[in-house]
Amino acid sequence: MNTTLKLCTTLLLSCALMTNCNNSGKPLAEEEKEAVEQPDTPDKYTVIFDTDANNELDDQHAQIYLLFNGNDFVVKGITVNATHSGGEIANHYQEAERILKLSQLDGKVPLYSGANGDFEEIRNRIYDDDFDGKAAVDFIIEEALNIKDQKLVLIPVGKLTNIALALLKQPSIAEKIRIVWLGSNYPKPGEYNQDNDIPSMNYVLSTKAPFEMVTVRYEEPSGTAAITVTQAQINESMPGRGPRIEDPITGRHGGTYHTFGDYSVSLFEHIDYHSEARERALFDVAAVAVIKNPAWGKVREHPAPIYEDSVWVEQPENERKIMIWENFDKESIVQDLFHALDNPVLVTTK
Ligand SMILES: [Ca+2]
Repeated sequence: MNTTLKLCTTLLLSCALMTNCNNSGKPLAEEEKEAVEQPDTPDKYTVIFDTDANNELDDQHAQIYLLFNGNDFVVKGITVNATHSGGEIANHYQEAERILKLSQLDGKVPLYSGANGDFEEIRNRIYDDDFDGKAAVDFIIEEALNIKDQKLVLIPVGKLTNIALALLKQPSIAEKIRIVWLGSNYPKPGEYNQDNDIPSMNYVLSTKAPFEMVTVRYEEPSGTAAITVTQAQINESMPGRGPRIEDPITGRHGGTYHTFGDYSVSLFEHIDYHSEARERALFDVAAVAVIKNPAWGKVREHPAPIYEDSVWVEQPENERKIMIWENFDKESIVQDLFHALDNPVLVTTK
């Protein structure tokens, strides 16, 4: 469909530029404008996934979902960031590496260590020979500068530190990237990813880089917090699911696992539940899903607000716009995750 859309765009443009080719009867200038406004939908989205992999259990499901959607994504690499519940950066790196092994892409899709600390701690050191998060930050910059014919889609699903540092160090990447961030309870305050590094989020909001917030909204039906699965559902459907690897991984809670499905059961076994239903949200999966199929959420444009003194402050006159995602199609997203595990198409880096 993407190819068809592109072709139509090209044809319309060519048509509009020729005389005697105005089938609609509209002035040529108007027809040309319509053609130019067709959305930018490449055949495959070229992405970097930036994850605090060791935090809960949704990052791992989002990572495997991305890596098994090779018809829709080219994955240049995975970068990690450290949020406080998941320990130091090495723990996040190791967890992302486990998922790479389970997807049979270890050593094929590069993995880079990102910021352990936060934006304000690191920002004055970004031109040093070495600094906290350098490997990830420089990788993001390099890939953004190299991309041609489409935007590099950054999918941060933890704090925004690596992305903000990359934009600070090389501001020209703003026009080369599209950021789809899983975070915030907007318009309400709070939220884990956001609160792990608020200045990094405000910095991204202050730039011109296209920025989309895939909202979390704890305990509300309109956010990704509503995309839940129960432990019973996982125990019933996940065992043995996904390709079987020869050399098993050792899980973060111990035990050895040959398939992602078996590891998923372990992750759900070792997580805290806050309700009798024993359910957890797959938040981060949604950030990948709405890029693949925008119909699985509702998106709207909004003048960029700023977050000050623990509240969102609206700036209705702000010319800088952001996109806000909400009201997700939970059933389709969860179904597509299972579909990817059963029908994996491994991503490539080119
Ligand atoms: Ca996360």
